[in-house]
Amino acid sequence: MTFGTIFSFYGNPGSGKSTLCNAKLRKTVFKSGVSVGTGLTTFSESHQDGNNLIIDSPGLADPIKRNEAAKQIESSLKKVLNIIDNIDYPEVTLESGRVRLQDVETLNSILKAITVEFEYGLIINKVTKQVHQHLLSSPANLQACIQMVEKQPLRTLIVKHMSELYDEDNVLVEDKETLDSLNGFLESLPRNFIEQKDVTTVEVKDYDKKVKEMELLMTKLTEQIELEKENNKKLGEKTLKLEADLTQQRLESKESTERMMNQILDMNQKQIEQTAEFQRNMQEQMRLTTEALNKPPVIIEKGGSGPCSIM
Ligand SMILES: Nc1nc2c(ncn2[C@@H]2O[C@H](COP(=O)(O)OP(=O)(O)OP(=O)(O)O)[C@@H](O)[C@H]2O)c(=O)[nH]1
Ligand SMILES: [Mg+2]
Repeated sequence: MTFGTIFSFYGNPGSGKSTLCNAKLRKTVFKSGVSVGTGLTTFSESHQDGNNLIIDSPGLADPIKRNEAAKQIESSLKKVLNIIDNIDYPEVTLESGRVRLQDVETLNSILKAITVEFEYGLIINKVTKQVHQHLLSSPANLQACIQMVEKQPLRTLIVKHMSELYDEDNVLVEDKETLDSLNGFLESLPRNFIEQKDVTTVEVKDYDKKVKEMELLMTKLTEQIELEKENNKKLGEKTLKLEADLTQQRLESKESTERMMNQILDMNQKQIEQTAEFQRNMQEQMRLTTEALNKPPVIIEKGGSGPCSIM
């Protein structure tokens, strides 16, 4: 018998692995639902789907079942050769649940157990509307979210939180958009060839310690981010004040320029009026002079008593 691709889903309890496996199969094969205190899936289970094999697995976050879960995951990574005799290079595609610090550590433990080159896809599941917008608004936001994953995924799929699944048992995803994007995503991932010898122990000895270390690091990072935010806020306020001052100065200088322009216009107007007045005076003066010149001369006779004309 020949298998096509093995799709293995890994992630912590309650992250939605069984639900996603069922969504891929379009039927409720794996039990999904709420399990208080521990994971619902405690053993790796597989289901044949045509030529493909779908593997559901338990998570590592539960401290009581952790060692057993690690063994289950390890054997699921090696499972291919246990169950298929006539295939030399099995094909494996890895998935993972949403990213919390525990999820990051689970992911890191599994990724470290594979000693050959491989690519995998990461599914960030049950993402609320606001976080969904935040993650999609910039690649940097998504990067910040998965920066602690030691081997970065080739691709990441962000699946919106589906309220109809909340707190439910064995519910099949019906949302077409989610189903299409899940199938498209799974098909888009390259196939890896991982042999049994390429898988070592899934190490969970220091699981809690590492999660604590990450928590500390995250706290420091968050503090740094807060500090930077505060500085940026102050810088922003300063810039706004400077801009306001500059606008005020521009306004004042515009007003004083206008005042000066008006003064110049006034002066020009006065000069025009003065010139006109001067011209009027000159004309009057000339008129008077001309009038005086055009008057007949007055002859005063010597010893005479009245004027007489000159012939
Ligand atoms: N709100 C919401 N609930 C979801 C979503 N996906 C799964 N669930 C619910 O979450 C619960 C856990 O889902 P499972 O698929 O059983 O999770 P799991 O990762 O297989 O969990 P374990 O087997 O315990 O490791 C179930 O009640 C699901 O109906 C989702 O996208 N949104
Ligand atoms: Mg499960």
